[in-house]
Amino acid sequence: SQVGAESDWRTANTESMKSTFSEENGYELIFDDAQQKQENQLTAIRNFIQQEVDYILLAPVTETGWDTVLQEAKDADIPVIIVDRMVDVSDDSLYTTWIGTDSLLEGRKAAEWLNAYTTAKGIDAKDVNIVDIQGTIGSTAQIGRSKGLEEGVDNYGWNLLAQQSGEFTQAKGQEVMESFLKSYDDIDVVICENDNEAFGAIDAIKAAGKTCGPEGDIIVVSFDSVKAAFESMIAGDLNATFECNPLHGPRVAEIIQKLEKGEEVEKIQYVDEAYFDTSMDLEEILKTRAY
Ligand code: GYE
Repeated sequence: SQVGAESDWRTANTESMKSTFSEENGYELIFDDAQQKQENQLTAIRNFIQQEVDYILLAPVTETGWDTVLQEAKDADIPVIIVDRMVDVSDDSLYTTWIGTDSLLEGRKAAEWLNAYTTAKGIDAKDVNIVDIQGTIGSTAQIGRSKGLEEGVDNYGWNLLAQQSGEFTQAKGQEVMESFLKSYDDIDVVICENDNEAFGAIDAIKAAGKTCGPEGDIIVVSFDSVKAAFESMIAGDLNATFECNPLHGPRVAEIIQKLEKGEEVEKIQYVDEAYFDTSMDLEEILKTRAY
């Protein structure tokens, strides 16, 4: 059961799962789009249990509220593989393994990048005014990315003016940035907890008659590194994006193949990630991007 198609990232993640678990690859996939609602995911999981599936893959919209339904899957002897975001459960035997990205590390990398960038420009940390367009509140990606930024604020002494959820969507990201721009006339940095929020924030900045990017008034930093983020950096709007790899399909298939053979699998499996900014040869890198 997937979160829904709220972002380019999510679309790529879903495509990776669907193309991996295809009939020609020997799988029968029952796909559920929960449209970012936990209650839809709970219903889907119960349906999967009723259909006596062999494995349940869950991309949990937020971290809490999974113990009961995962216990039902365990009682039905159906292994559950958690993909992308994490579940916060009392007993980690309620899921077989988790494959995803280290959102806290992503947030910390972004804070380090911002410190290096502002220092190189000779901007004193106490003059750096930041707004944070958060992801879906309670999701692992939001929790980690917000925490990484907040640690940077504590470490470097930046001013964190405001934080508000843009729900990982472009429309909400634009709306939140519009309200931030009405409240503050001295924003130096906007941290967007995914690329789609950044695309919305950039539209809001331009509509307010301001500029952004390497030559602009406001530094824009985001997460995911989808192709459109490369295009935005090349256009001079986005400063940097921190990669969050969505292509989990093959990794999950590898895990299932091991489980089918009765082999042990690691409980936690992070995927490797980079970052990209306008100091790099982005036209060249874009040619290599798979999502
Ligand atoms: O960053 C965002 C998607 O959970 C890491 O969810 C994922 C996040 C990703 O909506 O674009």
